[in-house]
Amino acid sequence: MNNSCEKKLEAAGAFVLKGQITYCERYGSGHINDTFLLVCKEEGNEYRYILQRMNHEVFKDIPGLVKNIKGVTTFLRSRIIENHGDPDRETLNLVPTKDGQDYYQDSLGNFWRVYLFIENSACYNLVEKPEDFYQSGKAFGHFQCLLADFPASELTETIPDFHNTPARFAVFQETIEKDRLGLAAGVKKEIQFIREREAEMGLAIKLQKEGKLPLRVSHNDTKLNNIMIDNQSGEALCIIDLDTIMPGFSIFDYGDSIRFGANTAAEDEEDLSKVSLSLSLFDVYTKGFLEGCKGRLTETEISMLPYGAKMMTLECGMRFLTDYLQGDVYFHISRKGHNLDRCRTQLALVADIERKWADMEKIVRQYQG
Ligand code: ADP
Ligand code: GN1
Ligand code: MG
Repeated sequence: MNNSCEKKLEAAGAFVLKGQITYCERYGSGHINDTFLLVCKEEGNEYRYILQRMNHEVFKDIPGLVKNIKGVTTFLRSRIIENHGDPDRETLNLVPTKDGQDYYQDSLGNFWRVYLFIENSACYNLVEKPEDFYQSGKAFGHFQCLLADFPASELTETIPDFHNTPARFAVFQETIEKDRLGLAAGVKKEIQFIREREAEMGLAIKLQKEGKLPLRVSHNDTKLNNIMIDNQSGEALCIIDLDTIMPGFSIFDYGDSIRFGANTAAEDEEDLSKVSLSLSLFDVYTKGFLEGCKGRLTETEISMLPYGAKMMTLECGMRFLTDYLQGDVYFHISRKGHNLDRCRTQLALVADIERKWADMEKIVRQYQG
């Protein structure tokens, strides 16, 4: 554990928790924040929470980020109550500090938050049942639809240019030119693969500037392990990891889910022969997402869904490679070369997406109605 987490107990103690803290250990497999499961006990009852050190290297404006989350979760909470749902499980709930704030800054300057733990649910790193993936498509589509009424002007842009692929490409090029760690010569094939696709990277932003592709309040990080599935019903229960909610493209929310969930291999699989785009998973997710969006997407958005999937996969591969070349300063890693392995799975998936392009378009057309 890096020492920025040494204050986890000081941090936990700053929040209004039920009972005494009895357990506080690393949890989950997110790449950005430091996440802990916090267990408290009182009179034989157990209360669980998620404690997180927010990554302030990645998110430069933590007060703005927490304000976004507070605004969005308060908005979702009232919609859930109107629909007679369970507001403690169907949205994230920030737990306040003892002085009524939504986050705590420790004596080393790290920022912490606590959420209610979403009980009796799980999130997955690989699709186990196609039905789960269909459900998550429906939930992410519905989430977009709900957020359509959220005032976008109230949102802070937590990471500027987050899915601006040409801007990401510029950073990638600069990193290769500097090649501070002398690693570029070992990844020529990967660099070339990405460079050959530069011309495709600017399409979404170009269409947006021409008024042909709408900016929407979107999640921007829609991978399968950012959605909790209810253990009993098997339905998507709650969308988590709201750090990147800001104006973005619906096709990228859709595309990032495909990138992660319709891959037949894990994001960090070393055996590339296992990587491919499952057309049947692509099909169920597309069906779920379009149902969840309830007719709100424009014709252009729908026809660009395959492009969204390809671009999110290419961009993510490029981001992993950039981080590998920069010395793994952004994504958490747990082995040497982890980011390079991740880059390679993404590029192998892009190649398979290109092979299956006509089939993907056919599936999307079938749901276009
Ligand atoms: P990161 O930005 O690092 O991905 P996340 O907010 O996605 O951080 O949290 C990491 C993991 O912690 C999730 O994938 C999930 O397993 C778990 N998690 C996060 N929030 C909750 C919650 N409220 N209840 C239960 N599990 C949670
Ligand atoms: C990060 O936070 P997490 O692990 O859900 C990253 C995403 C990448 C993803 C790749 C804020 O997501 O953009 O697509 O890793 N989040 C941020 O797995 O950069
Ligand atoms: Mg996450």
